[in-house]
Amino acid sequence: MRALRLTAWGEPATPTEVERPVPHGTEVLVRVEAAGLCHSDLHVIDGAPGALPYRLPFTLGHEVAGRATALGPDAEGVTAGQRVVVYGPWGCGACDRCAAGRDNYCDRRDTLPWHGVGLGRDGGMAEYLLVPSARHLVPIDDLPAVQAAPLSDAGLTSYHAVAGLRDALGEGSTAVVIGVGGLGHLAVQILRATTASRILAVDVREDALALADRSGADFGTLVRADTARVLRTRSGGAGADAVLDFVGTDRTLELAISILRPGGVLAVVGSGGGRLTVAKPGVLPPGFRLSLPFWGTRPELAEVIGLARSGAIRVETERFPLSAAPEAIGRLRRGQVRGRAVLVPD
Ligand code: FEH
Ligand code: ZN
Ligand code: ZN
Repeated sequence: MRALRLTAWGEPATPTEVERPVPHGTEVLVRVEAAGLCHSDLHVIDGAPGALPYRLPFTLGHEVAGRATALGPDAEGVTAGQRVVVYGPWGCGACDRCAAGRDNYCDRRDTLPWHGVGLGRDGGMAEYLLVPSARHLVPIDDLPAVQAAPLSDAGLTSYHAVAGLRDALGEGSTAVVIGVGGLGHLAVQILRATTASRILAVDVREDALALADRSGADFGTLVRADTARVLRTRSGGAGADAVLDFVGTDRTLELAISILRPGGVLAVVGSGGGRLTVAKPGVLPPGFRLSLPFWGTRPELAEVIGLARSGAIRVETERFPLSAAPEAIGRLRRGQVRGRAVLVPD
């Protein structure tokens, strides 16, 4: 079968012929229908030797949906023929966190030579994917695979970030989303579908504000000198109850702090390398809370799939045949992909 393999650090991922895997024990073979391309894939491909704990070679692809086609003799919880999305952050499988479907916070994460499917383990940019256990699968029924695949990372990460702020987002509250890209536009939709908050969006691109508007934001603004004042006014005067920062640079963190009201909560999702200084007294609002969410849990992925099946959330996608993966990667690098790039085996 064809697979997009990472064979050497610093070299492009290459389409390669490999053996189709055969499931043993609890393993499940999934025929891939769609695999999303994420910015993290670029960081993995560009990784300096030793920067990531992964062993080479492996197949890329951590946003995967398809059909379970063959089961190992001990596989439980899935039937052959069932359509599924893959829960991507694979942990050790033995700790309390993994047992609860919270592999994203596996207690042994720092000791594993992988972060999940397609991240140090063979992933879904291939015709077939071998999944170690059905505990990594969530049924999608008739949801299109090009929707389901990106929901397993872009959707789940946004959902998990919002879930961590939910107690701050009751009636009359204000949420601010900074950065309305692949994750941010889903965060706006998830806030709209699952909270009563007023939703304000900020970006540096006009087309991102149009996407925020289509996604259900109440108001969107470009970053300007008076953005903090504008957002504060739009919140009703007091400031934001919660800010979700999908960029995470010094500039966006500073904006977030300047618009949070006392007792407000900040979720930093973007890995933009910005820094916040904690000092008391200092500039952080009294009662300030900070969250650094990573990916999401398996039960949350089932909730995300439920929202998509009900029509409450929808990912903007651009399809590429798997054979055009190098072109899709180039387009993503140049910022030329609209929404999420999704590879479909051809
Ligand atoms: C995966 C592994 C490491 C960093 C970031 C990621 C994300 O793409 C998953 O949300
Ligand atoms: Zn990702
Ligand atoms: Zn674990």
